[in-house]
Amino acid sequence: MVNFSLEGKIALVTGASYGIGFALATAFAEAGAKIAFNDIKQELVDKGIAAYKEKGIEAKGYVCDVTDEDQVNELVAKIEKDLGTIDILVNNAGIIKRIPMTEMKASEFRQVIDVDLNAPFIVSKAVIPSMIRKGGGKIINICSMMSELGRETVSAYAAAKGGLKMLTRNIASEYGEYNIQCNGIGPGYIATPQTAPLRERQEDGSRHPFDAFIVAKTPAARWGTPEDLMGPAVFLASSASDFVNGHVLYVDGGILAYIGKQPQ
Ligand code: NAP
Ligand code: GCO
Repeated sequence: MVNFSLEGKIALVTGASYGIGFALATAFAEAGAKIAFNDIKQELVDKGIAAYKEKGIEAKGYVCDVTDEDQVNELVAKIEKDLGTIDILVNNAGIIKRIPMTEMKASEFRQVIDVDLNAPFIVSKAVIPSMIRKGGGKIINICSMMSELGRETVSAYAAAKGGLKMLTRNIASEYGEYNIQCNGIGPGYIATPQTAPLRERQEDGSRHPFDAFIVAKTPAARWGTPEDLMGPAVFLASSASDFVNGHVLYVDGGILAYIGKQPQ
């Protein structure tokens, strides 16, 4: 029988006080997993714990900046003490800076690469040894449409997410023999705080042009929601995907397959 259950598993979802990470952790809890998450600020960790509790989920929240290797190693040690060895890691924490490349400071470029690419390396490196000792594990990297496509103002983000696709493939290649599966989820355009600036109403009350653009580019003719990602994440976190490795599962309503609706 195909097994989508996560009973008895321990999942760490980074940056999961809200947004996509919160939805994925909720899905894992509903499938039976124990949840650990982190955020940079205690205030947000506390808000996250309360939000999980409202859903009947006893999540463990920790303050940790995923770009800081010492903090990450301390986080993993605390989770192992509080809950046990991490079976499922979702590298979800991420930022974006929408700045034309020629106007972007090198420090701003580096900051995006640090959170969106270096941090998944740091956190994965911290959990893999225990996964090997335990006999296997699941790593899910939250990639993006920008792992495949570029657009104006997101040079750092696209470079990071493209690199994250290849880091996903390399972890799969290097640790597959230890029964570790590393895959990516490539969300389309999802309605979260990160994309709120692309959807906000214009001063005259009209729709943001990017909002209309994305809906025209999406066969599903809508923005995605964090809930759209829950099923694919449980699949990749469960034993149902034990022979899926190095794959990026695009959950994008069909954007990558579609040239876009002809302007009326
Ligand atoms: P979001 O609403 O901005 O949430 C991002 C989360 O990451 C926040 O909890 C944030 O915490 C946390 N974070 C940022 N930097 C961190 C750091 N250094 N250490 C620890 N936590 C950190 O973003 P989202 O839309 O949920 O996106 C989540 C992931 O999906 C990101 O990797 C994003 O690139 C990716 N993604 C999003 C979309 C989309 O359309 N929304 C599509 C494709 C991929 P703070 O609030 O404290 O900063
Ligand atoms: C943007 C958006 C996208 C989404 C997502 C798409 O400015 O183009 O923020 O990058 O966040 O990554 O998959």
